[in-house]
Amino acid sequence: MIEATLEFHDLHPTPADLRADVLAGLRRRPRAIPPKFFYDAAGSKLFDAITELPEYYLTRTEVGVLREHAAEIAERVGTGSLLVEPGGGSCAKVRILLEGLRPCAYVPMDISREHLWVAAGEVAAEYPWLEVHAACTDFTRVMEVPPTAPEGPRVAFFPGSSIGNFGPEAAVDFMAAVAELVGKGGFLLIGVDLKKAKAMLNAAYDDAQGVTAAFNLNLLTRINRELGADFQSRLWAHKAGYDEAHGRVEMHLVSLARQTVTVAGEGFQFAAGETIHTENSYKYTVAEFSTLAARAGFTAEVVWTDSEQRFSVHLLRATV
Ligand code: AVI
Repeated sequence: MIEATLEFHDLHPTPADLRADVLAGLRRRPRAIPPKFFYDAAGSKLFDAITELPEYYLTRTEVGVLREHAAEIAERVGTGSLLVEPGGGSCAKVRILLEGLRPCAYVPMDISREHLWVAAGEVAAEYPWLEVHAACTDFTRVMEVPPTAPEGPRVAFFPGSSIGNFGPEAAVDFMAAVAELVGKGGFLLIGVDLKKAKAMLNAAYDDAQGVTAAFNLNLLTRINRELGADFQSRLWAHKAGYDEAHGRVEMHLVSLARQTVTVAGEGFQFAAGETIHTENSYKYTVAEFSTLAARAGFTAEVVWTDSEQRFSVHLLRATV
């Protein structure tokens, strides 16, 4: 019988500083809070629900593209690689690739210790032939393969169009760090949402059931709970829409009245209609994204899209 292999490497990431980031973001004009704070337990559940919404085409379209081309991905990448997934989360999409790629090891990286422990353990149990070396790290700061992981040609996997939540310059910096991690000739397989009709983008981020609204508003509930704030949800509304000039969907929380809110003992006045900017989700054409990837030291080997050109999956190769 083959035993499941799971090694857990805790790189002791510094937890994100909700208090400092929220206070700094509310003092600034225009006001903004980073989207990484959406993902407390309730926010993560709401995000999972978003991925199942009829309007949120991203997840199901990307999964379709990955399934359709899994054999070709395996052919191009080859077997025996070291497969690294920054922000592995629930390690769901990697399952589409594992049988074809037969990597020498899988390295999911995530800042959430518990989440990573459970998800990596499930992968290890499901694929007894696979070595799993989970790394608890804030991959935006420290992206390192654990020293005990075996050597193999490196392949990074970054699905979900999470790259869209970085600004274009930060996206280049992140991909440059991935290029360094995989080394010359290494691969990055990355999911990127595409520019498309505004109505479809707006619906994906402002769904009829109000799940995305609940996800956005949950940020205020979290701040109330963790920072002793007194936001009243009924005085705030979700606003999301595609901004053509910036090529991004913006999400905001809109103050529905003139009001004062206390956060960690500090008072903040909001005018009626004033917003807190909570997320950007950049959309690219295939050509625009290839240009960003080239700036980070990658060339496109292949780009796959669905038949309606909604979503792209780029297989990039590091040239530096
Ligand atoms: C995680 N990320 C890629 C999602 C997105 O589409 O930008 C987050 C999200 N925000 C609202 N809906 C989904």
